[in-house]
Amino acid sequence: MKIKELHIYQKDLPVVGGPYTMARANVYALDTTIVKLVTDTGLVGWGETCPVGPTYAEAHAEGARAALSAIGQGLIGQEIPHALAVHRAMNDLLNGHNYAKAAVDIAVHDVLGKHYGVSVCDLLGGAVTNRVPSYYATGVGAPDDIARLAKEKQAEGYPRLQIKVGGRDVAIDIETIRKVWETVGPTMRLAVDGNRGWTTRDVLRVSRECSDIPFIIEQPCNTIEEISSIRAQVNHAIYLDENAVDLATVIRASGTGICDGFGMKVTRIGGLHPMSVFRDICAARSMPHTCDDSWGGDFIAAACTHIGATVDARLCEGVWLAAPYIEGHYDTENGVKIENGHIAVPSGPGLGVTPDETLFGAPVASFG
Ligand code: 0XW
Ligand code: MG
Repeated sequence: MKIKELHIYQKDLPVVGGPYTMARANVYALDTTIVKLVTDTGLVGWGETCPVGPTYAEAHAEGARAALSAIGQGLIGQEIPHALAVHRAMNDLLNGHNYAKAAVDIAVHDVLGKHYGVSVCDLLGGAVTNRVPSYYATGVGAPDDIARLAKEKQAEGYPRLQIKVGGRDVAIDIETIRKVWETVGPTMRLAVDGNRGWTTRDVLRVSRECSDIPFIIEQPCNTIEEISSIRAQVNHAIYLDENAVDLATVIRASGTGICDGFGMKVTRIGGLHPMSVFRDICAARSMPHTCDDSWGGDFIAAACTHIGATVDARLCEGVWLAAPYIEGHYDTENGVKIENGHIAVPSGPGLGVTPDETLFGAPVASFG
């Protein structure tokens, strides 16, 4: 089976009740890039990549489309025996740009699942559950508002809450964490995500002043060096997110004890194939992690859910979806949804998403 056609689409995903606020980003609408692969056997596979604005990660929407346009023609005629062969082909055409290649990787998994008549989670090693836990991520907000939201999400059945902090007086972050803890107590697992917005001084203060509250600290500072420098003085477990840019960094971080776990994005690491390698590295060191993406519609949601379903439950910190923050679904019948804080694994074959193609308009580029 070979790649016969590759089409690239652009779509805006407005944030419901936006903006979505993080330490270094305020986003009102996300610019997503969708890839459609057609094989010489007549199968169609879908993939997607959607950076959450230009300042969250070293990725931006137009960059994704430029990178995909650069490799599009070179992929025509490529055999698809396994996703690895396609990754090797992409690497021969373009160095880096994992987040763009991820859209092709996801589409390849969709096609392979359809070819073999199995679900993507089966291709990735097999699901250990048919219902994965999700978590809710707040924006950066006023302490009382975030505590109210925490209560609401607890009532909806979310087992975990990620509190966004950073980009303001750290005393307000501390008040927010404490109010959430006083409101939901130990009924939800808590993560506090600085999105690179805290200084090492801020982290030390938060960890000291909140030493009685159990939470993990996610990506507090901008660099691995900053995090390493205070690691031994911090009371709380630390997870890397934005800094975990590739498998080499994951090996370094887990091998040298820089962190205790990861908030991981499928597209940042290059797609589902490298994500499954990441999962196995984490399993080898008993490191918990999420299976997320920065943003995206049903293709990203399905990809995150399929890989999340294959993670040992003891290590699965949850699958985050943008679905609660965006309007509508690509698959109007079987869009990927969060119910009672959990996500049903889409039934196959492939990703299990059948989109209404008219939602994507005409492709911005086509090859083949
Ligand atoms: C909560 N997320 C998974 C979604 C936003 O894009 C940011 C991200 C994170 O954990 O940093
Ligand atoms: Mg994060």
